Amino acid sequence: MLNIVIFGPPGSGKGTQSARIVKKYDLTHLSTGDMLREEMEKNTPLGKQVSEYIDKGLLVPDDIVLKMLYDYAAGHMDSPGFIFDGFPRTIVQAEALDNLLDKRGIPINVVLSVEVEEKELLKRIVGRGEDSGRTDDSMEIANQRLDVYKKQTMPLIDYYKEQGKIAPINGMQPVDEVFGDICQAIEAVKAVQ
Ligand code: B4P
Repeated sequence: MLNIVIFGPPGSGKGTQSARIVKKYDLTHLSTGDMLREEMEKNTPLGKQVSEYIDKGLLVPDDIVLKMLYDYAAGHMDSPGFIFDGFPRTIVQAEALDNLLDKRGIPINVVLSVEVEEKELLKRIVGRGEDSGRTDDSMEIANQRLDVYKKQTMPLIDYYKEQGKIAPINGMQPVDEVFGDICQAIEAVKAVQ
């Protein structure tokens, strides 16, 4: 069993790298961002509710995200491992995830912390916005998302450092090189399992 969290600011490449990790290590991909966007695209009641937060660059409330986590986990009990992408984003979410995994005796093995400079993040997000159709990819909302990241999500670095689980990844490199460093970090934890 391999449980990986991929962590980083908006636009750091979590989604990009998760797709590669899933392919190579045959893990179940849990992306709260993808799940929320799917609800928005289908225009479900939940989608309408969460778009109020996402469109403003705010985090969706913990209770909504945690319900999604529990429902998804219940449907994937036989998975050989998970990659948690864009989740957790708050201390409350991190504690809930630890509780869920501890109960099953399958803790997080490593937290890949993808580090990218702010100027580059904004360039990538606004660049993606040109064809993504994502309502949160404008410069104004991207700045708001970065503020939210600093206030609500960055404290998780210390949370996971205390658990000795952080693997820093230089996300300023080309995609293939970032992936190479990620694979090295994953192989290192697999070797001590
Ligand atoms: P997410 O879907 O998680 O989006 P993200 O943080 O913007 O993107 P990511 O880091 O995955 O970037 P990507 O690979 O696409 O969240 C969206 C919103 O949903 C949040 O703001 C929040 O409102 C809500 N939400 C999600 N999870 C939540 C939670 N747990 N709790 C509360 N709310 C939640 O890469 C970005 C761009 O960079 C792409 O265009 C890519 O091609 C490019 N790129 C990637 N790697 C590169 C590299 N190495 N070099 C150059 N370009 C690169």
